Amino acid sequence: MASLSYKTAGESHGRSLIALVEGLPAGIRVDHDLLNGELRRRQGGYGRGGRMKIEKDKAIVLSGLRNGMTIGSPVAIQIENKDFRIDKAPPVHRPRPGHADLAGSLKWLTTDCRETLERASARETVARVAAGALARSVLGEFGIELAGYVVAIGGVNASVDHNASVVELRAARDANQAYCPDAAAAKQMIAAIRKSKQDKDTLGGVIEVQVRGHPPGLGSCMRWQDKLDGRLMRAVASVQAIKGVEIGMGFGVAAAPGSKVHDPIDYAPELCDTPCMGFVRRSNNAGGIEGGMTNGAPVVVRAAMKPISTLLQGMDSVNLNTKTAERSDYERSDVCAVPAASVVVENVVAFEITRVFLEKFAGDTRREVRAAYESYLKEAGTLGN
Ligand code: EPS
Repeated sequence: MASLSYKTAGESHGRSLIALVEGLPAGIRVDHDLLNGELRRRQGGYGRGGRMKIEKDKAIVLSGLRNGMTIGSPVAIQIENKDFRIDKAPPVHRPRPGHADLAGSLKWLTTDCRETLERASARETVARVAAGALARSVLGEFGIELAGYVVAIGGVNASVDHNASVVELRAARDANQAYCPDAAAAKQMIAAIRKSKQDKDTLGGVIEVQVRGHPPGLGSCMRWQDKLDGRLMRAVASVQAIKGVEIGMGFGVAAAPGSKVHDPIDYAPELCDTPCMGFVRRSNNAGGIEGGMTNGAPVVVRAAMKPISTLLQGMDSVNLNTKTAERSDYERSDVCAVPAASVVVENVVAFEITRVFLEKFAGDTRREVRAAYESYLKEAGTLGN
C-alpha cells in the first residue's frame, strides 16, 4: 500500500490548481465543508490584494471517492482559476528581489521571469490546503485537532493562552481578520498593515500551529528521515515565503540552561485513558516532540514569514534584457499574507501528522486503522503493570 503523499500542479494564472493525494485508507468520509471552508479562509485575512476578489476557490473532487467515501484510490482535487490568462499575461523582465524571479530566470535560461513566477506564486498553496484539509478527514475520525493562527505581524506580538482549548483558540482567531486569537493585538496588526499599504510596503509575521489529541509515538528516532520534527520543518519551510521554523521553544533553547529547557514529567492517573496515557508535562518547551516522536503533549510549530516581495514602490533591480539598473516590476499582489499563510501552514502540518499517524496505524481501510489504533491504546494501558 502506498504511504500517504501528495503532489501539486498548476500555475497562478493557468487553468487550475491540482492536488493529487495518494495513500488514504478506504472508508474515510471526506469532510467537504472543512475542505471548502479552509480554501475560503485561505482567501481571506486582512492585507490581501485584488486577486482574491476575483477567485472563489472551491474543490472539485475528480477521483477517489464513491458516495462521499474514499475507496483507496488516488484522490485528485481541482480548483479552477477564474483569472485564467497565462498565455496573455505580460512578460516580466525586472526581477523582484526576494521572489523566485532572478534565481528561476538564471536556472531556466530566460529573461522572462513570468516563466518562473507562475509556478513559484503562492497561488500554489491552494492545492496544499486542499491536500491537508482532505487528510484531516482521517484525523477528525480519531479526535485529533489543529489550530493555526497568527502570533505576530510587522513587529506587533500577540499573547496566546496555551491552556485554551482548540475550539477556544479557533473561535478567538476567527473573530478578526488578522486570524489572531489576541483581539487587542489583532487591532494593532490590522493598523500596521493599513499603514504598510499607505507606505507602498509589505509586512511579514509569525504563525503558530498547535496539534492536540494525538497519541505519543508518532514519528521515529530510528531513521533520520522519519523524525517528525525534521519532516514538519521541511514541509513548513517549503511553504512560499517561510524563512524560519521553530518547534516549541525553538532557538530559545540555545541560551537557557537544561534545567529551564526540559519539561519535567508527572503522572496524572485520572488521564491514564486519554491519548497522553497519564504522562503529563509541567511545561512544553519541547513543543510536543522528543527524539523526533510525539511525546503526548501538544505539538507546537511556529513559522516566520518574510514580507511579500512584490512592493508597490519597487526595489532596485536590473533589467534582464538591457542589464541596466531599473526598479523591479510590480505585479498585483498582497500587502500582507500572513493570515492566509496561517491557513496554509496549519494544513501542511495536518498533512504531516496524518502521514505519521497512518505510518504507525497502517491499514487499507478505516476499520483496520481504527483497530490498530485501539490495539495500541490497549497495550499502552498495560504499560508497567
Ligand atoms: C495568490 C495569488 C496571486 C497573488 C499572491 C497569492 O495572484 P496574482 O499574482 O494574480 O495577484 O495575489 O501571490 C504572491 C504574493 C506571490 O508573490 O506569488 C493566492 O492565491 O494566494
